[in-house]
Amino acid sequence: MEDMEIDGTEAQPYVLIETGNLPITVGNRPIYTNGRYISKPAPIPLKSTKTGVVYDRRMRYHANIHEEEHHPEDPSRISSIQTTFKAAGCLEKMVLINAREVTKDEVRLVHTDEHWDFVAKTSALSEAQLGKVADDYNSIYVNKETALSARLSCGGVIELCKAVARGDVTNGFANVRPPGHHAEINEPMGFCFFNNVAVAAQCLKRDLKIEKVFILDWDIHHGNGTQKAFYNDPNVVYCSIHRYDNANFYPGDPQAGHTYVGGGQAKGKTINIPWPRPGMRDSDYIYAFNKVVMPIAYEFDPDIVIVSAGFDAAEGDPIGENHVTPSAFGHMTHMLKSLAAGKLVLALEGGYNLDSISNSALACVKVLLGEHPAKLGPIKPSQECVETIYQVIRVQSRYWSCLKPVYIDSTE
Ligand code: Q9C
Ligand code: ZN
Repeated sequence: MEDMEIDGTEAQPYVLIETGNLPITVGNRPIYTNGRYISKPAPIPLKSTKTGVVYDRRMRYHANIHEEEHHPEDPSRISSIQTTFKAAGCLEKMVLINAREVTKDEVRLVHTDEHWDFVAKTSALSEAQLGKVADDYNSIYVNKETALSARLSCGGVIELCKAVARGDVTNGFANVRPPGHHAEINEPMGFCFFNNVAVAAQCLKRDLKIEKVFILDWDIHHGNGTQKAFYNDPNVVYCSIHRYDNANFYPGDPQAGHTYVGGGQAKGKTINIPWPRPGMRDSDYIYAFNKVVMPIAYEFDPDIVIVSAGFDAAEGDPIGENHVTPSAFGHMTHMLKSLAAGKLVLALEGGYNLDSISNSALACVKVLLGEHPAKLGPIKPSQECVETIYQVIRVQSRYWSCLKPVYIDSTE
């Protein structure tokens, strides 16, 4: 399918929508009063909710030129998702929020000047130099368009977060790439260049006086970059559910373990839920939500919720090897909608099976648009899940009264 058919422009030139001046659908029902119709449109009693979507075809330009073999972080990831939104009739119900390039000033809220310069300069490198750059870092590829795509991806998440924070839209889905949560302060990593979600959260605090942000990361991988960006920040919760395998799963750092809880005044504001093996299922994720994620989120009482919404924990993902169904993604989205007066942003991270990510993202977007999530079976968490949650509660109950009473040995 052509980009123009799925990016909301309907074969028209790419028109950018001003978020401050969004079209509002108003009822135009004539009212019968005192024997005649009055033509004035009736005011709508309920505030209408709107769902934003970010998509820009230019984020497909970042592509792997170094290797013959197919790379999982492929440009078609976002077009496949967008095509699925369109085919399901969801795209026309959403408001297109234009992506724009993140500025150096914004990126510097998370990254170093050197990192900005490094990414910017890649657009002027030769193919050989690009290959060398990729080899110098952990799990990335680079082409001449990478810098543009990375700036759009980050700027797109910022624009959606701001539109939600201001109330222009209630919630939304940022269909963006390259992903962001592995990007470190001073280096790209794990297919990521700029930490889209972290930069967006900092922009909300700086520009819109948002005080408290809850970041939930359900990508199969731990978001090492996001954890570090907010490790000592008491006003940002970073909560990640990820495959850990005793620090043998990417990024393979013990900092993804449950004992890393945040530092300084921010103890308890980092929450790691590390699965000890592949093969985790809907019940395990819903159990984690019921026992840890939602109780803490309610107690924290955020002003906005941002999800690092990778779909590599989905059934069928070649890297994650978990079995989360679209229905469970819908339920998690539904639960998160109950926070922060519904202000919820989902930003794509990983996810490498095109069908799995498209169906999962669609289930989330349907819930954002107001549909009910599909029925789940009974919640039967695995033994490994229950043990993991027990360990998380043991360390986190020191900081969250909702998790009490949990017995803590006084010698600990
Ligand atoms: N042994 C995201 O899902 N795998 N990134 C490298 C090296 C890298 C995944 C394996 C996986 C990165 C956003
Ligand atoms: Zn991932």
